[in-house]
Amino acid sequence: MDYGKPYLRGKELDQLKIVEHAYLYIVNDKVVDYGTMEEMNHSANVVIDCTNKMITPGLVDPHTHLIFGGSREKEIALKLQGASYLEILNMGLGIHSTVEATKNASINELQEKALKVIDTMNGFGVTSLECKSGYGLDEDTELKQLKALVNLTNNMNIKSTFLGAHAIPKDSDSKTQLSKMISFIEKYKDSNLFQFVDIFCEDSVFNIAESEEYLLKSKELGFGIRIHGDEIKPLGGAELAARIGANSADHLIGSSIEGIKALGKSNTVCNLLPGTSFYLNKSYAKARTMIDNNCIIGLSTDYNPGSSPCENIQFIMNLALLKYKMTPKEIWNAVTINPAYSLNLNAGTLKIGSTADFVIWNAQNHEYVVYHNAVNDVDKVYKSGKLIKEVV
Ligand code: IZC
Ligand code: ZN
Repeated sequence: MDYGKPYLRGKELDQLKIVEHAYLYIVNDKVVDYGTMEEMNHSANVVIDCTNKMITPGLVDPHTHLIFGGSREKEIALKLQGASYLEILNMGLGIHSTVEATKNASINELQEKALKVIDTMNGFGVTSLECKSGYGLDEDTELKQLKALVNLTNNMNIKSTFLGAHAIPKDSDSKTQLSKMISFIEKYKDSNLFQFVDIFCEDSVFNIAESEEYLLKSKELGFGIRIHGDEIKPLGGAELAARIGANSADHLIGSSIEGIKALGKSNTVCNLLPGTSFYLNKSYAKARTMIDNNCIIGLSTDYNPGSSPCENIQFIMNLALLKYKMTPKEIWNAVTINPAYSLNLNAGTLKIGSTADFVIWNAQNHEYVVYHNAVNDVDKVYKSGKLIKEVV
């Protein structure tokens, strides 16, 4: 519901505007009114009985890598033998194997594959998401990924992020890769193909100084900026994100207390991805310390073929409860209003005049979905006032 502000931070996160015994009145694609049934004075052509159910805004997943070729299940054996994510990457596998498969896929194949994922995510209650490129690393394939997202479907609001700085191609080095990617951004800056620029700031990928220069240049060129920071090694990604005014700082598993404090004083959304900690068997970001330090928190699946092959945002909400010890209210805000803010997206709240993206849940209260583990509690999903998914 309407908080009268675009995001919630620190202690504010633990509030939720709830209307009991409510109606929601939709005309075409818009929310026109809401309130309690006792106050209801509208008549409607279609009435949906939501007795014993809950309605929320459509969820917003602010960090996905959903447009790619192939998959990486063949690398599981290496993982089980103890090879780490970065060791697998440095063997020329990991992101590089997805780059190869993405190069070999046609734009239609990429779109068909992405549409299946979007359909699954719709089924879990997601109606808006962010999607990154980054499995091309060269002009043609990055462009193919970004073009594949244009007008892909009416069932999902999509914001696109250019992640040409996702890895260093096998025959290149970081400096050459970043200078090529800056040329890409300059060349396509007016194309409307992407709204954000992101970088994998990580040990043996791009360091802090390189990331800072690259992101500042992207910002100057008019883009919003996001950063994969402190995911595996704590390099100072949190401090960097706060210093340069990033829209989001993502992962933050190993961020220092100084970095967390800096984020708490900034408007950068701390976008936490517990599914990745789970899948890589790593420690978890210090969400409670972040909330205590007044940070703005978002949650995401990080859907990708390597470190989080998971479309289920509800499982991420379960993990946020159990591993981050976030409260159910904090969790709902972190999958609605805050990620929408980080994407400059008019979504994530149900207020008068907002687009009617909403979910009807097989749940009688907001705690239930967060507690009910690793299953789907969705009943129906509406996008722009239209039923797009019914889970049976
Ligand atoms: O394909 O491994 N961390 N990038 C940075 C990823 C995970 C995606 C991947
Ligand atoms: Zn990512």
